[in-house]
Amino acid sequence: MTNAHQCGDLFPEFFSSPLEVSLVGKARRERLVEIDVIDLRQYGTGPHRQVDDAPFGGGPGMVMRVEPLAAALEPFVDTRRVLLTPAGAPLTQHTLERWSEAGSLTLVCGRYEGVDERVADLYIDEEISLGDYVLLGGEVAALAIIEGVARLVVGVVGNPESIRTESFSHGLLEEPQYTRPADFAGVRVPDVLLSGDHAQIANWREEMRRQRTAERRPDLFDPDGLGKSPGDR
Ligand code: JD8
Repeated sequence: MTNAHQCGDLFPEFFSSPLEVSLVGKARRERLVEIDVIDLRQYGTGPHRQVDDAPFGGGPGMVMRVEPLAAALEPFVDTRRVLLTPAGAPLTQHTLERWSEAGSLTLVCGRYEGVDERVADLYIDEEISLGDYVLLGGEVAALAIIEGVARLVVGVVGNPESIRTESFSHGLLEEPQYTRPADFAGVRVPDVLLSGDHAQIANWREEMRRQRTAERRPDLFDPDGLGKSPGDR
């Protein structure tokens, strides 16, 4: 099956509720996406099913051994195998779009101090990071990827207009949004949104996106365009 994804992980329960609720849970039940979580412990060696060992050369903590990961990944050699690591390339919308068209994806979640480098050398196609901050393991990054890819799969998001990524928002931040009531504790919704003038509303939203992007994300802002293209950053 295409769009089948697997997640090699030492804490499979970590994924239980995020993958069962909301639109991802619904998409799984409707067989729009298939997500299997694989417990790496079952590939551990010895009576204690050990998956980690002390680092060669010394140092703190433990390193995930190559043999259990090799055994776990062997059935998925024909899929795109991604290792989550703070040393990976930062995750972008472009990468999510690429993967949503690539068929089966295998996400490998490390723990401890990380995985033996030979895992990456022999069994991994891409190393990806969620961002420049330190987590305890790859699980949260894997969940972010699963959500980001799932919403690009046709049928997962009811209204395709909601999937306005680079093509519609042009790399700008979203404008502020409001719903009822029009007045909450004296804080009013901007009059233009109540005006019914759709051209004016569209202009206001565009201006807000540009203003916000310039203020909050100058790194994304292109003053004479509709946002920078992904290649510019
Ligand atoms: C995988 C182990 C923790 C990382 C020592 C203990 C991604 N953006 C990101 N930040 N952190 C991770 C991440 C952290 C991980 C593992 C991903 C496996 N750790 C280690 C090195 C320093 N700690 C991540 N994606």
